[in-house]
Amino acid sequence: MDALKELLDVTRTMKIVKYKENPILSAADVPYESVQTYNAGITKYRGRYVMAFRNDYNRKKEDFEKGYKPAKINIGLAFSDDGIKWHVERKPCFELKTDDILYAYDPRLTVIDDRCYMCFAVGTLHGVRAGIAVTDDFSKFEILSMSVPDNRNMVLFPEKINGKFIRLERPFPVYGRREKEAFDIWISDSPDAAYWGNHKLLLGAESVAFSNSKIGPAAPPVKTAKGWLTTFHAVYKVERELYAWHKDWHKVYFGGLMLLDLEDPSKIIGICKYPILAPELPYELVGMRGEVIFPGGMILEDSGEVKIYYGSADTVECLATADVDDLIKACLE
Ligand code: BMA
Repeated sequence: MDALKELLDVTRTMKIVKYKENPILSAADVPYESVQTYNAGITKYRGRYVMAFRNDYNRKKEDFEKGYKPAKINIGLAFSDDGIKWHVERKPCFELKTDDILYAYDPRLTVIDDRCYMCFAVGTLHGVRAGIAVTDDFSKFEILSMSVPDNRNMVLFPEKINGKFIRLERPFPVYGRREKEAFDIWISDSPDAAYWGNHKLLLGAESVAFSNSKIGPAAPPVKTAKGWLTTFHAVYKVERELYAWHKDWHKVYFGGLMLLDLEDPSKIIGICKYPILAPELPYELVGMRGEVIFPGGMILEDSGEVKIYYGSADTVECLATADVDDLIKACLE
């Protein structure tokens, strides 16, 4: 814990600014049933900022008195001219439900060759799957791929490399692991975004000093002159009870950052040794699950400003900004 405190002291010195009017999206902004709006995928598409956000509805804080209560979930859609003030569309844009599928959640958006791809997690009666869909208008989505269980937190690179789509993913292996939730980040490629292969371990959770449990891909990578800059989330289990609507919540989620080789993104050039985002403000500490930072969108502006969007306390969506050179430097130190 002391080692973690020292890392967090460095995090506090970083030049990453949490937007003063956070959250940028909450349930009150949504014109249909909504209790929590978070873990959004955000990108720029055809001149506008677009956000696909996780919308949990049909449950209340009081429902949790006896334990965790699953929500109904759909994916909402919002647009913005500046990436800060958002207008939510009248209806959700995506929902999956079959006899086996309960819901899709945690969308991530990536534009490749002028088409918008959405990766998402899928809760099913037979495990958690990760899906990839493509859309040009956010009303019709063509599902290209659905993984076998258990997998989630999938993100796509914004360009093909050597003619192939590249993705990061987070399978959850349970046999032969050193502890219950030791999950890592993997990388794979595909000729068509439907069939995936060449899976390789990219980053093991044991290599992240601010995780004693699992890690996972966060926002889709952005291209910089020095490499692919990409966030991940890292979980640190603690003994103390954290604020949550249900009991027994003990996981703190941090935002981490790494830099991958431009030509061969399965090579890590550098990892920031400390979290870039740690939960410390009221809207990050208190919510459905307190002390959760879950980045899902990152945009590099022409000015060099990087916008990092993150779900906060599994309840609202927030924004932080930084300078791209400071972020690259933090990975290389
Ligand atoms: C993960 C996912 C996310 C969630 C996070 C923190 O395992 O379920 O959707 O934001 O936990 O609760």
